[in-house]
Amino acid sequence: MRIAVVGATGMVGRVILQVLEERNFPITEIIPVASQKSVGNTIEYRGEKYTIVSMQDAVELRPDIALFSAGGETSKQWAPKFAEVGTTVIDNSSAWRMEPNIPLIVPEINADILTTEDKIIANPNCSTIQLVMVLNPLHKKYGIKRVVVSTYQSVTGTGKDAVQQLEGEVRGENVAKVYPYQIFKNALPHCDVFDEETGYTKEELKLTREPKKIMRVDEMNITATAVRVPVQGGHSESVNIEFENDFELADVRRLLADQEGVTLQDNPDTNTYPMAFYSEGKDDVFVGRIRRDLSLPNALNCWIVADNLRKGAATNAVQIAEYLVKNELVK
Ligand code: 11C
Repeated sequence: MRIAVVGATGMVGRVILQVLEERNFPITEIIPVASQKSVGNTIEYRGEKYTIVSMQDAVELRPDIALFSAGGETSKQWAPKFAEVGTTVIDNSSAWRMEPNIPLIVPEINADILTTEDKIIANPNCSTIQLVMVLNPLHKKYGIKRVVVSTYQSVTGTGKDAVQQLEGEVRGENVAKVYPYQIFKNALPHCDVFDEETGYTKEELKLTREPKKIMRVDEMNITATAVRVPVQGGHSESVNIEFENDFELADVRRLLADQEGVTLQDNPDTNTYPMAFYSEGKDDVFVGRIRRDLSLPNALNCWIVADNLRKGAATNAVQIAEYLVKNELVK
């Protein structure tokens, strides 16, 4: 496979290159693509240097797959151009996710809908991916009525400048602010921009809309509050789930432990529960603190953590690419 990585110098782009290498993705040529200011620079892949090319040059090279992580505007403009020359685009931005004819894929859940006709495939939002990895097996068994999710999101979700803001503030420096406020020693109930009509942030709206599309359910109600915290390892989520049917906690734990891509960490006796710090660099979604909601029948609370740059972005995108290759869905 000839693979273009669009946004190769960004936080997610770098992790994509790492994940491709770690998973031994069958690559004959890597084509790193970045903005004009990086063109001509090199990146390293498997110990070899590759020159960064422009978007137009990359289209002309007609890669088999282009893994995009360069923001919504770039994706809107360039993904169709790659698709036109026969490249399959796997896009990390929010540009295409809710388009009815664009598949929004978490491989463990709905890769079966992919066909050779899909030339633009959307990768869901990071906080959505870790949520649906837990919701989906539970929904299949017990039927989910309603989900209330509150997130505690890593600054890596915003990008390099946000990491620099936090690290600068920790050192007591007067740094450029990406967020409207200091993030060190703080928690901002504000991820992405506010939607004027609803008062929710775009991150919160993604969390309420994307799971239904991925899980192919209309009737599930989801409400969300997304909070940015001074953390770098991954996103955490406090999740309350109300089911149609009753459950045994032991069965819920077994179901999640058996789910591919999910690791159960749930033992209060040994202080075992998922934590962002320890999820960093790992591909799985971690779930724990599973307990009955004592205020509501057929409901539970849990705590879900994942490295937002891995399963929340790069790993999920590479897994989609692996599925395409394995099922001969790319040219
Ligand atoms: C965050 N979830 O942590 C965002 C980052 O729609 O892909 C990814 C935004 C997106 O702020």
